[in-house]
Amino acid sequence: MSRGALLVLEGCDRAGKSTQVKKLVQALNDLGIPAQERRFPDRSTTIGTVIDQFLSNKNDLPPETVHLLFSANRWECVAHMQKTLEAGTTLVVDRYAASGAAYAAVSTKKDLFWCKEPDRGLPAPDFVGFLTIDNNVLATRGGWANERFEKQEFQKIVAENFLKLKEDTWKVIQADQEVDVVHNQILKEALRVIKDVEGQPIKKLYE
Ligand code: Z5A
Ligand code: MG
Repeated sequence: MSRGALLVLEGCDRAGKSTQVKKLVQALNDLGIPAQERRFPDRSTTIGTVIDQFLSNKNDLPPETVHLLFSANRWECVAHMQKTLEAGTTLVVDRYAASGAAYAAVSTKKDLFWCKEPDRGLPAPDFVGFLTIDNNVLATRGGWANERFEKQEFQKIVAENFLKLKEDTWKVIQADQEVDVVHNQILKEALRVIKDVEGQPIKKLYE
């Protein structure tokens, strides 16, 4: 059986990742392509509970510790992700390792090389859709500034870091367009990648 593709949507807060992940999973399923949603941080796990408390300012941890927890949160899901992909189901993931490095480089003040290391060897995304958007537009979207990191200056540097992490598998998508316009662009890329990776092994990140 052909494997599923690992598709990731990345971007700053409120760029529209969760909106687009849901639409993409629905569209793929409507086309008869098995696809599931997954998001990081996964706040439902043991480590995810600690991350959730940190993000909502209920605990305080050193930034290096938090970064390693975000990565551990991905590692604790690897076996399940691998099994799902091998069973032929495509995963559409709301944030992944690039979020880890892009945010940690700001919060820890360490370089991107240091920040990428804990995620080395995770299943590598077959596609990363990076939703890019002007910071001032972002600030007008709902639910802003309720959690840690949701400060404009912080988000600006995070956005720059994302672009430094860009690889050949990435596509930069202008996210300040109508939801359906953004969706159609992502769906087109997703269908191409799902077909391309059918017979290919799952690659490892940063290896
Ligand atoms: N983090 C980290 O530091 N390290 C890591 O390894 C990982 C994460 C994985 C929580 O992430 C925090 O964790 C995050 C990064 C850090 N930093 N902070 N703060 P999260 O994913 O749980 O939450 P979030 O990214 O902060 O925000 P979000 O709410 O999930 O945003 P979103 O998913 O990109 O956007 P949305 O919910 O789809 O849309 C936001 C609003 O805009 C909503 O009202 C929509 O209806 C609207 N929207 C969406 N698309 C459009 C368009 N096209 N036009 C107009 N309005 C739109
Ligand atoms: Mg979201």
